[in-house]
Amino acid sequence: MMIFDVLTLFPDMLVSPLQESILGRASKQQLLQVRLHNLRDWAEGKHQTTDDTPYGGGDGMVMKPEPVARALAQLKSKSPRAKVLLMTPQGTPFSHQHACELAKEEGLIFLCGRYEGFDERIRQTLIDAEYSIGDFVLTGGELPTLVMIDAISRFIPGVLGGSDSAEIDSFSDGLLEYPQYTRPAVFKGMAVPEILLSGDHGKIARWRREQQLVRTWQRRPDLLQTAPLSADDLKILEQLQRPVSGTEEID
Ligand code: 4FV
Repeated sequence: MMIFDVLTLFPDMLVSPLQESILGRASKQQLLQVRLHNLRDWAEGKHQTTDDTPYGGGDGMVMKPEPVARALAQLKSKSPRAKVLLMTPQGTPFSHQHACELAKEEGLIFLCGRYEGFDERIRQTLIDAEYSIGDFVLTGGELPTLVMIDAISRFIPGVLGGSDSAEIDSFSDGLLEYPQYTRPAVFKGMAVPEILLSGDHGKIARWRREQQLVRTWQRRPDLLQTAPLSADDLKILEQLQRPVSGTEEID
């Protein structure tokens, strides 16, 4: 069972998202467990101080190293092989691939920052990896932690139930997803593409692959640099690049 330990000053922020829907069911089915820990429990003094002013001056507060070091020592004593992860805008951009890899770990310990972040000596000595969920600044590491726990949990066998598996969704083949449709066949005058009603699964699969390529080419051409593409895919992409004279379909 995958164990997620979360070290945070605001454990209550994470409670309900982890109790609902797929993650909630997976916890009940003992496919994963999330243990929330309040960093303040390892802080000293009557005020249990966890932050202090930055050396060299400047705004904001920095999280003190000692409470974090004590907390991680205790958590690692229970999960010696767990990886310690820090969420920070300076981290490696978190991706589908990372989620897939991290799901193979026995345990993960998430360190949630607040204020201006942690004393640098924490990063240098106690962190196995740093991840960013995007080039923007949040008020804390709790939401990035929830994002990562959600993405990673989808790779844990049984979490997504039945046929639905993380291996067949966006980015699993390096491309964006194809458009999805469901009843009604016509909505506000917009009809579902005929081919999807044809029952010809070969044609449908080809159409869906074309849609993935078109959508990726239009929205995330950077992904085409790394996605494994077949000769067929390349032919389709080459047609996309060719300036269209009339309204010809992709043949
Ligand atoms: C963040 C991000 C992020 C920075 C200071 C928490 C905040 C505070 N984490 N991806 N973007 N963290 O903005 O992961 O400690």
